[in-house]
Amino acid sequence: MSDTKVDISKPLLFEIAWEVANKVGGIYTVIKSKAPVTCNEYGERYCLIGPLSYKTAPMEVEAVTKPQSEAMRVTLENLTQRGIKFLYGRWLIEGAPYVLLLDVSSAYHRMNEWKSDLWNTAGIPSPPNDRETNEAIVFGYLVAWFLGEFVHQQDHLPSLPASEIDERHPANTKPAIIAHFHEWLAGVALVLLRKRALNIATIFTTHATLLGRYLCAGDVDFYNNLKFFDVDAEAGRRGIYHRYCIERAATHCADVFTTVSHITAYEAEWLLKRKPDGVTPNGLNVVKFSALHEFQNLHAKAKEKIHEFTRGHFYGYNDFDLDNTLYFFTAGRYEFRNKGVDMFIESMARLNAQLKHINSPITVVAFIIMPASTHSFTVDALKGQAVMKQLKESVAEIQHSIGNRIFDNAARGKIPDSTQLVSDQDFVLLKRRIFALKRDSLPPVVTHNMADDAADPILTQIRKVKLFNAPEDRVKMIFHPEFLSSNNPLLGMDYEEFLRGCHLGVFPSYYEPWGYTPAECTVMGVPSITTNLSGFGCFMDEMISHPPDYGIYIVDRRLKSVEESCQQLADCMMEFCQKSRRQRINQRNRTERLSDLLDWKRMGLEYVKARWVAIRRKWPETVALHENRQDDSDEYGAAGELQYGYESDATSGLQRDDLTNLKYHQKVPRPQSAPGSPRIREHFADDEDGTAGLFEGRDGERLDAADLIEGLKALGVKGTSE
Ligand code: U2F
Ligand code: UDP
Ligand code: G6P
Repeated sequence: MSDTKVDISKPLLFEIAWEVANKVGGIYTVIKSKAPVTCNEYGERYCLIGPLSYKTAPMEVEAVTKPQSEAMRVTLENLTQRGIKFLYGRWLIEGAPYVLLLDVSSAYHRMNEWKSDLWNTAGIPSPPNDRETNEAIVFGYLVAWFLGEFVHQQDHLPSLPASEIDERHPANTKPAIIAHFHEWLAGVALVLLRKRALNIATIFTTHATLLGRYLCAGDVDFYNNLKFFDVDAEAGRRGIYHRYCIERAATHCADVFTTVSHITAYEAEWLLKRKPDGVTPNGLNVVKFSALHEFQNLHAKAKEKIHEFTRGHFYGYNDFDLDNTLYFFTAGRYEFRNKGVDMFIESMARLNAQLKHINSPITVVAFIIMPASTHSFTVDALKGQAVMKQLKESVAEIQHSIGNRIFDNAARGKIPDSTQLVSDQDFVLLKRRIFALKRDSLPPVVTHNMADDAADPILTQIRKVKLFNAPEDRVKMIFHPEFLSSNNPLLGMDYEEFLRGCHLGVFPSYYEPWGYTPAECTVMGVPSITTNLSGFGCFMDEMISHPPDYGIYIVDRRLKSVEESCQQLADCMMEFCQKSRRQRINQRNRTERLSDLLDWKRMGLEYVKARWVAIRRKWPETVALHENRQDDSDEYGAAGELQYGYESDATSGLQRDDLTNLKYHQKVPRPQSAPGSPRIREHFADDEDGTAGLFEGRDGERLDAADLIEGLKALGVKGTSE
């Protein structure tokens, strides 16, 4: 197909990833949450491609019999005839995009043939026993096969119906095809498309680099040595040279290469040896409540459920006030150093010491939610919930019988004798239940029997800093080595609900290309702590003029020593512990306000740009032709060609190839209301903005009513009431 025959006004988009309808890690969240905006833009012209997992696919995808286009129908028929199995249908998520899940096992018999072809055509080796790579290779060949066949079918199908043929869509044009690949596991096909010179514009997005992940998990000063690593040798030393080859080849074969953050872009430049063309940050599908207080109510409800768990877990040691208890947590894949769990535990120990030192009434319960290998829940943890449940039931029973007695008396016109209300039987029952609450050991720091308790890095570190949930400790630790679910007998809540009930998410990552967990906190109005080594942390720092005002704390792990970073994290948490309830509520409102920043409606524009640049690079002449036409004719003016969601050059992005220069220009200003600790403005005289006599925050900001009361209280002004 020659360059000029491509119709770029209505391109087809294929998005290929190992995690399409297949939850493994964060990429699943990226693709799933992005689907609504992409479907909105591409409609029936969008299709996702992933591997078929017979275990999960039926819950995720509904098969369809009528394919989205004729080319698709013929292509799928041909694949079936050649013995390839697949599931084609609609992904059961918002937007309901088409998905094609290819059954890798149905082509496994061709693996060796394809592996030798990969070596012969691209020089990429593949050892026999790496199952993940073997699957990636077979998947890659299947995807390339499918796309090749699709292009062929499209070329040979009759062109447009006569009524749609015009100057812009000549008789022989076919829609342009864009294929967007995520991560090395989907990278093999990209290399093959390039080798086979298929007429498809390609994009490759990395969500991390293989070497980065491996190097950081070890004991390496990663960021200071980034420029000096001997990449081939390092990959070889870690047994991932072949994977690295796939990743690097895909990076270099793509028309456009992007990463999820600037920090990963920098890393990719040195480790993959190509400067990314742009950054495509991760967004979320933000659901806004019509009234702000709704999400605050949800917090209170979810917190009550966590309270219930806490009562059970700490039975026999329930000597702290739940009204003065704050829930902090960290969560994600179990990567001890990369996710900063080492720093999390060390800083908790410091926070414990600081809270004890000032005799604080606050207790912090710190959760670590990270899946590890276990043999189910511990008896002790289950017992705690059971005894608390029994106590609750017994109290309800007693309450019921007391009610009956009161009613009985009252019905007979008598005021009941208060000493007779609780019967001896009730007393015995209550005593028995209270007796069951006694225990000899401290509440456990882990909820499960670990497969390797003695060597587990998290437990080892907790033991090292001696955070054993002793009564005098103001910080209590709970390691829950399994992702949360509402079917869990201990903490019966989904992750989202748990997150809402918490007060602060703490994610002091050392290696974090993006980091969905703090982003998820933000859209739910939960303040969080991240680092300037995480993509999300850097993004927020760039976007907001003073992030802590909005409940976004960013610990410096780039320029500070480990010791200093730990202290900064502990101080940050200490500052948070000193906030009043009012201030926490206020801060949650501000955090929630930031969710628009992370919405795909906004973030998705970076994907739009990436696709546009891919088209420009693949079919420059066609694009030039189109741009000329746009100048000539109204029909091709802004509205006609707003395929990409931009107003011609207003965003300046369309004219430039180098996406890295495209930054958001405006920062989110400091909030109108107050920063955390207000003080009374000393001079009432200057009244530039007509607010003389009102209070101001530290930097002269206006305070809202809640802040005024807090300010007065802080100053010890008597009779201050809410
Ligand atoms: C990033 O997280 P991911 O969800 O992509 O992380 P994983 O899927 O667990 O693994 C990342 C890569 O590392 C490989 C794995 C993936 O290609 O095959 N790998 C491996 O080779 N061996 C292992 O034992 C474990 C993993 C990123 F880290 C987050 O910050 C982002 O938020 C997320 C979404 O962009 O992508
Ligand atoms: N998560 C979950 N259940 C849990 C804890 C975490 O489903 O109990 C999800 C969380 O919502 C997030 C993902 O795990 O989407 C972790 O993504 P992140 O980008 O933080 O890290 P990654 O694992 O991708 O490196
Ligand atoms: C929400 C609820 C309030 C509750 C508060 C507790 O804002 O709407 O009714 O008092 O949460 O906040 P805290 O930070 O103490 O959990």
